[in-house]
This record gives sequence, C-alpha cells and structure tokens, in this order.
Amino acid sequence: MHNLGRTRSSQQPNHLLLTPDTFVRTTLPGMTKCSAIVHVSPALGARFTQYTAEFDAGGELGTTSAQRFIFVIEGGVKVEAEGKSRKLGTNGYAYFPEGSQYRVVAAKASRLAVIEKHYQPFDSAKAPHLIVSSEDAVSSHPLGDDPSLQVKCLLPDDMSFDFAVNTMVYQPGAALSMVEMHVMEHGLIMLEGGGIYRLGDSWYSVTAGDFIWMAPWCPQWFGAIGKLPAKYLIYKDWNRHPLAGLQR
Ligand code: UGY
Ligand code: MN
Repeated sequence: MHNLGRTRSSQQPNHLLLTPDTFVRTTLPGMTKCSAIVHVSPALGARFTQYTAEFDAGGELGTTSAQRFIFVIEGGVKVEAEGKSRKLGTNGYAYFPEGSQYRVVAAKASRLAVIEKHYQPFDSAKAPHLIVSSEDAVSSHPLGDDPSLQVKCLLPDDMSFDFAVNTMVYQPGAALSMVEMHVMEHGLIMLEGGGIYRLGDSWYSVTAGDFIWMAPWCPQWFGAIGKLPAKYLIYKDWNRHPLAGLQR
C-alpha cells in the first residue's frame, strides 16, 4: 500500500535508517531459494556488508570470499561445517572464517541477519575459528553500571577477531547513558520493541524490523519506549588500529 511518498527511512551522509516499507529484495550469486535485502555495503562507504536473507525451506546461502556471521531472526537452519551438521533455531548464530568451506541450508522458511567483512589480519594473533552457538547460551553483563541495559558479546574477546557482534536489551525506559561518538561504524537490526534513536542531529522513532547504519563518529543515542524491552543486534569493527589496512 502506498503512503503518499512518506517513509521513516532516511539516508544521510553519516547514517542510514531503513524501514521495512522501503526494503527491496534481490538474489545474490550463490543463493538458491533465498533472497537478500541488502541494508548496507561498501557502495555507501561502509567497510562491511549487512543483509537480511529470506529463505524458503531448503534454501541455501551459497559461498562468499569474505568472513561471514549469521544470526537466525526467525525459523531455523542447518549448518554443515568441519564434517559436522548442526541445527540453529531462533537466536542461533554462527561465525565462518574467511576461506572456510560450509553450507547454510534452511530447515523451514527463515530470516537471517548476515554480516560479511574482508578479514584484516593482526600480527601475532592466530586466525579466528568457526563458531556455532546460540545467543541463549551467552551470559549478559550490564553496560557500565546500568542493570536495565544488558549486553551479550556473541564473538570471543580475542584479537583474532576483527569485528564484534553484540545483542543489547533495554528495559522499558532504559537508555544509553551518553551520546556516543566513536571511530567504529555500526550495523544494527532492531529485533524487538522500539524507542527513539538519535543519529547525527536527528531523532527517529524506530521499531522491530528496522535497520540502521552508523558511520564512524556518527553521534548516537537510544532510549527504549513502550511497555516491552527493546532489543537489537549490533555490529562494530573492533580490535584493529585505525591505520590498519592503509598503505604506508
Ligand atoms: O558498542 C557500542 O558502541 C554501542 N553501545 N553503541 C550503540 O548501542 N549505538
Ligand atoms: Mn556505539
């Protein structure tokens, strides 16, 4: 249904808000019975790609030359890697190192958050390893000293990994204690609830299903509104010097 040209989606130099009414689907090379809503990519200045993959039962993601992180938003998939087959249900996730061999096959109609990034090696750190797990199995900790804002780190706190993916759960009324401005960029998918996101000099109402990209140093703040907790999955580049990857 059209909305007389109106949407909450907004593309700005240092941030992007994409709401489901503006999603456009495409099939990426290697996908079968699967389509992608590409939320952000280097075409916009990001140093990673994030998309939502929508599978029919039996659909497959295919391969990539980059390292890849997947998170099951809805449904379930089978991960075949290192000679084992493991099932991931809702909140299940996996990390695949660059160059590894694996298959991701949907057990039923499913929706996954997918993040891909070319690996940035670091001197003495060993190569990152395969991870297949569930967010439900990860323990949370408060952000700062605020127990109403809980964070789960889905990847190990280890220099082998050049990015982090966390979930953050805000109790109704909880908020970031400061406006953050930092070198890392973010890809964020709202999983539950909603609230107000400050991005740059704009304040947006956001809700489950929305995607946000924040460029490095984009001013950012979130406060949860409503009677239910707000939850999001958030990517950031991590563990590398700001000059890493640039020519001498
Ligand atoms: O990890 C973070 O930088 C996180 N606190 N940022 C955010 O939620 N916008
Ligand atoms: Mn941040």
